[in-house]
Amino acid sequence: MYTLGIDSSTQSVKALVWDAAAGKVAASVSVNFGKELPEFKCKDGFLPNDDALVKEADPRLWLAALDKVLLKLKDAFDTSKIDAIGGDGQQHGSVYLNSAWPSALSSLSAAQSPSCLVDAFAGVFARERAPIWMDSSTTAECRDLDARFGKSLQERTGSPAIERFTGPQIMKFARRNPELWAKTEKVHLVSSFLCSVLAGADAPIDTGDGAGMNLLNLAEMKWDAEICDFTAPGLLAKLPAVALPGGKTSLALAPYFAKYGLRAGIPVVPFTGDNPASLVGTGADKPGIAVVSLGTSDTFFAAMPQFKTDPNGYGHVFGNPSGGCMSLACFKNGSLAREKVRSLVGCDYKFFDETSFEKVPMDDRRAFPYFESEITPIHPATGIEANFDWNAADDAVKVVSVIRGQIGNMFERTRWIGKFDTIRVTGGASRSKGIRDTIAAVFGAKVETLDVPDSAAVGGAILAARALA
Ligand code: XUL
Repeated sequence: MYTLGIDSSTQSVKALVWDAAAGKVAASVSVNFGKELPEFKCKDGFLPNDDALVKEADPRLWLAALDKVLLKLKDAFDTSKIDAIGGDGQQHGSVYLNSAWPSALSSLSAAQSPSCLVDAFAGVFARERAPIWMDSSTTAECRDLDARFGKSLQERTGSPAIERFTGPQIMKFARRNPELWAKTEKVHLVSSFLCSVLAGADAPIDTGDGAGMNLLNLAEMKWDAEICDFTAPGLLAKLPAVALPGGKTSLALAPYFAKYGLRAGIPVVPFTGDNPASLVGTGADKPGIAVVSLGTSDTFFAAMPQFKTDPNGYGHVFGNPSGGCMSLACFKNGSLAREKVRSLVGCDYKFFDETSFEKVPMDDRRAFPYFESEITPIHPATGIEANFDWNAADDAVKVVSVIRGQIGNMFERTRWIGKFDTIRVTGGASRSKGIRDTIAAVFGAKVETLDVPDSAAVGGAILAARALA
């Protein structure tokens, strides 16, 4: 049995075929948004904006990328062998759809197929720009949610009011653009939007990704009507259903996708968020092992044996796609910040990932790369802040102090989650021995890497295989 996992992350989309019997990857292709779809002007996954706190993407980018990645997959693998599709998206990002959305979805089942997804969905967006997880522009809305719900927002939804979460984002849009909000008939997450497109029908939102909205009542695994009412007029009616546990669904692949060799009608399971998908893909969906994912965002997460919230309010509780809940802390200045330090220093990957760590003994020099406004903890975009003379330091010290700053901060902000003997490291930067050794030293844990770096796409494919079993 082969299943397909599609991971639509901040800077790229991946399509990975999973050989479920062998437990290994049979094929994997990807499309980088900035490099391969420059016409959408999202170099690092978002549109340029004068307001540094605003981070939005063109949602048509995700559609064009889906067409492109499936075309690549058709060349790399006999896609007619694929039995089911699962996947995930970057969390929190939202897509606002108008009354043309349902007929555009059904056009994917029509005898005369549209030429491409961007054309099929032209005219469906009530809001042309989709806010993504990097957006921090909703502080006023968060304070209003705090004033109205206080501690109970965190107790009910697993997180206090958080700028990038979808609820505050919807609140800002509905307040500033009431006429466009009135035209919005459906709000999807990136994950449920792409899943809907594949199925040619509205897909539900799963509890892993849905918990990143400040709208889902985790005790009941239902939208919280009171919070929805306060967030925006008529919101509850504009939200998709919450997915049933275990990926059970009646969604099936739309005939449009037969042009990529896929069999129309194969099951499509509800997509989840990239972090919940990685929890499954790293095999950490049972309590005991923590995961550090080093990507555009750095995240730390683990399956949660018993519901608890972060007393300091930085961390989150999401649904675990394998049942129950998971904890998560997210750091905005991840790989893009490391890349910026590497180019500031002007060194190659070997020096950044390894050599610099051999040169600098463990000491307490730390630097924090606040190139983007940070979310854990909240901190404005002030650039590098070091506890030593950064400008006078040599290159190796610069590299090592930034990594120690990032990992030290991660340790401090995740202590509420618990102590772990084993940490699985995934994401692009997990190739760095220096970073892995730093994680082992700071957390006092054994660090494991995975054979497959694309743990989110693997997780999506595993969830699809489970739904077939
Ligand atoms: C998690 C978060 C990011 C995004 C993008 O809360 O905001 O990790 O999911 O990867």
